[in-house]
Amino acid sequence: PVPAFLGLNFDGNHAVHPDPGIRLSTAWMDEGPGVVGNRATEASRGTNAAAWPVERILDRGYAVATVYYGDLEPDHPEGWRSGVRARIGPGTALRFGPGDWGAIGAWAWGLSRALDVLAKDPDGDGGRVAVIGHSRLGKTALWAGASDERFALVVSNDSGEGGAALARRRFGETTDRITSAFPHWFAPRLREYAGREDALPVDQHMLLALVAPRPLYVASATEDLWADPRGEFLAAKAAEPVYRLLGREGLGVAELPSPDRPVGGSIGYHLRTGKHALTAYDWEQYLDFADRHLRLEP
Ligand code: GTR
Repeated sequence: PVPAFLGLNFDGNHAVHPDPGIRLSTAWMDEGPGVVGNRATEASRGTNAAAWPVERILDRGYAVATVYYGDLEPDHPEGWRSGVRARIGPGTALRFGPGDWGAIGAWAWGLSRALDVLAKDPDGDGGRVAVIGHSRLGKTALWAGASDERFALVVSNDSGEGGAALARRRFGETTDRITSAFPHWFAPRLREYAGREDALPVDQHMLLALVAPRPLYVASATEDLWADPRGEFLAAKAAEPVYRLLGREGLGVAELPSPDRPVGGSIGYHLRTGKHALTAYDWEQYLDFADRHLRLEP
């Protein structure tokens, strides 16, 4: 049985790899390469393959599992009506209360259901599944990893505001910007903190700390200032006391490292040169980190 990386994808499973055996998604999706009238066409096969170096991951001895996030809930403010939130709760009610879950919660719930399936696969090792995500799906991976302790390792790639970045810094994307552009992502109550981040009872280092003592990797990119690389690093740093409390080293460095110099112990971090993306370089770091933590630890 092999360890696995599990993550949601943005553009349908067929966009992750050009293999014609992958079923073309029939679900709603955002306009993009090969998507016409919010539906995938054959031309969209493999369009997201750069973010999913499948052969390389398999060569390194890991399985890859992925699910189209729009199959759980289409990513727009009315998407919940045809997604899992309408089925599970608050049922057919027309509005969500301040503390109800948002789309990120629904997507994270889907990652747990995918893990249920992986855990039953005789070729896999349900005890060694890493959850990974990029950007809004990095926020989702963090929430999945925090709320479901079966995930053995958690990877946040450029997750930014609402993910690994500290909200109180108000650098790049802010609570105001994210809750007005994407009101459906979070519990409605978050909007009450727009411009009042200092009043938040929590910040994102506490989300990261919920992963402890399990290994956690946070990654940023130099040109991705919208996601606040320094705020992501500082949140990882501020999660360290909980790792220490639980007998783990945590990040192990005091300062933001230079670009392309991965650091860390049970919390990994790197600042990749370049833009907001999940790249082959990022995957190499995650595979090395997984080798250290999923293969050698007792
Ligand atoms: C942006 C959003 C970010 C991030 C990103 C993405 O528009 O402001 O928080 O989630 O989308 O998911 O690519």
